[in-house]
Amino acid sequence: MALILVNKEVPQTRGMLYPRESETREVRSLDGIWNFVRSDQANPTQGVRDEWYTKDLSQSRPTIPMPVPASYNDITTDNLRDHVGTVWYDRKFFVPRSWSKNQRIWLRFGSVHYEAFVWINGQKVVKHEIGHLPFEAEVTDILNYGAENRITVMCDNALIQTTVPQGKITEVPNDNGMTIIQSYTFDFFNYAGIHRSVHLYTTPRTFIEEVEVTTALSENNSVGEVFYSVSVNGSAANEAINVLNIQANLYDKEGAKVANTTSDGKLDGCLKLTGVKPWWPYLMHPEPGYLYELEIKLLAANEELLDVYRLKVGLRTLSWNKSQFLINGKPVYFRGFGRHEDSDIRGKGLDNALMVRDFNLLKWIGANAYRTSHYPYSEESMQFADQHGIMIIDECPSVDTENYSQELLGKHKSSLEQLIHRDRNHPSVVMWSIANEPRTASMNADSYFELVANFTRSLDKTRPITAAIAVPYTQDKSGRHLDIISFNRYNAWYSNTGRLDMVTQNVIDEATAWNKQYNKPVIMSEYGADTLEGLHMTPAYVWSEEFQEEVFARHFKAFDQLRKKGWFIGEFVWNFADFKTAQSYTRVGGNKKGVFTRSRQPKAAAHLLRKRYFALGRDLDQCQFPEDLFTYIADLIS
Ligand code: BDP
Repeated sequence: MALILVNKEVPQTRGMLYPRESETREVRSLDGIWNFVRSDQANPTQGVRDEWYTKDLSQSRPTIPMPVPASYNDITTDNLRDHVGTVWYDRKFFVPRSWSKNQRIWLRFGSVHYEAFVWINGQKVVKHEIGHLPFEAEVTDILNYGAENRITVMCDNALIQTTVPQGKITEVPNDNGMTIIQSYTFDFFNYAGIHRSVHLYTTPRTFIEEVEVTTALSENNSVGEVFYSVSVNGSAANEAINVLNIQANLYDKEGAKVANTTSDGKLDGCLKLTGVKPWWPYLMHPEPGYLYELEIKLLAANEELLDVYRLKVGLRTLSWNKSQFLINGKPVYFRGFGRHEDSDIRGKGLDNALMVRDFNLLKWIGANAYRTSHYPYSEESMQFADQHGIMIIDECPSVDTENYSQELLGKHKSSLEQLIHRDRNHPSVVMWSIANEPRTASMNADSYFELVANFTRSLDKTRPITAAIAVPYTQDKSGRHLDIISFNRYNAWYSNTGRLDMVTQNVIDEATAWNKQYNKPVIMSEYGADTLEGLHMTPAYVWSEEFQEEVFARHFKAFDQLRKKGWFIGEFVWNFADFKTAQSYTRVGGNKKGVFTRSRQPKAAAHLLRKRYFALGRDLDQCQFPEDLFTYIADLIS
């Protein structure tokens, strides 16, 4: 039966600027070891009924230590890994006396998966649903100043048909009675917990609540404009907004001021500069990822400085048409990866060492892009991508979307609203991905994705929209709502397993069919083969390192023929690194399609891919080859 979907409003995110210190703001981390309790699976709301948040958790239940940020699943030696439902965290912290004076205090979570309920000193402060996205609340009136405070968090990992992503909870008999089981169709482990940093930060009473930045380039990219729009929160803002002024200053990398303006009672404006250094992707320019610093000062009518917030800004333009995607007027060919935030022990928890290692590997291999498959990645990694010139296809957490409903649509739209609000100022973000492998053959997918795509466009017209589609092009009902078609396909793996002679032509035919059907640029957003590092077999055989290399090489051949057609704009290997999944007989310790192992060491195919990515960089953008790209073999004289 056809579903009638209505385009209802979703809540609008406010504030949520990344916490940064300045002369008017202080930031304090609450990361560390917290106390942890798991609820009884059969009684997930007991802690709420018994008000565990009114005293230390240890007074209600025995606690265990739990690191924050981290997923809780792989920390202990018992079966916490497969726990379904609620868990509790708490810790104590001091708030200095000095914070009580004439300022406001905010509590901010980088992400808690999947749903979070937060109390401070026994008072409820915020509730948030959907993992991988930040949320915050003002706690000025709840804190004890110059004294100790307690923060309590209840986190629920349950996924049902109206969460994003979707899952199913069932009760099944086991050897001792009944047990609750979480299942899901997506192919990565449903890690949960306080995944990213927890911050307390201060703002003045009247403060800069939001900054939105867009940029333009003209005169052959030498003249730039930075448009900023600020929202102010606070009593002065409400009473007499026209007495506030914004002073905006732009500094280059060396710290020299290159532009400034003072708005006259307005909260938006434009900074103009000449001799611009545009933001370019890695290997497309000798100085990629060039960032300016934008300093926003909020001034009262008497010139008194109320608040200062600084953020990095990259000047670049994006444009797209029926066959190309261009950055600063130059056509882009994407060469990159689908990835996961995933590692041993900490699961999806933020880890700076891992993040820096991953960026070193991305640059080593010559990639210029990745997709944040299949959810928003950490804000810290988005800042890193800006700095290093890595282009991001920014994906919301909708994966394997099916059983369309009005409630699901609302949550899906909300996940995009929160994502775009969070990431709109990043020059690295060049495209929004509104879903991975949605079940778009169904009748209801057409109107559902029309609403999701139109909503996304209404929030940001400066970036194109894609989705990674896996249904056959003959059945798809979403492509006409997208700007760029991305498709995932596993030739010689899930289809025609082992048949290396059935890859190249199939890839060419399918990409061509997608292009013909929608007359839009096409990306192959996933291809690959599970590979056990150290397994060697010749002739190539599934799971061996030789097989992964061969699968890649057959795809490269197809991509090179497709590139000549003009509308094929990118290749993304699945996956950057091996990652954990739910248990299944098709997964040996997880998904092994990584080019790198889970501990971030290269498989043989990494070296092959590196040669290709740099060869493409040289062919298309005249980049330099690294000195160690080719191993010395012989000095051939004739
Ligand atoms: C694709 C999914 C991805 C999986 C991959 C695989 O988009 O999440 O991990 O297949 O099976 O369908 O390796």
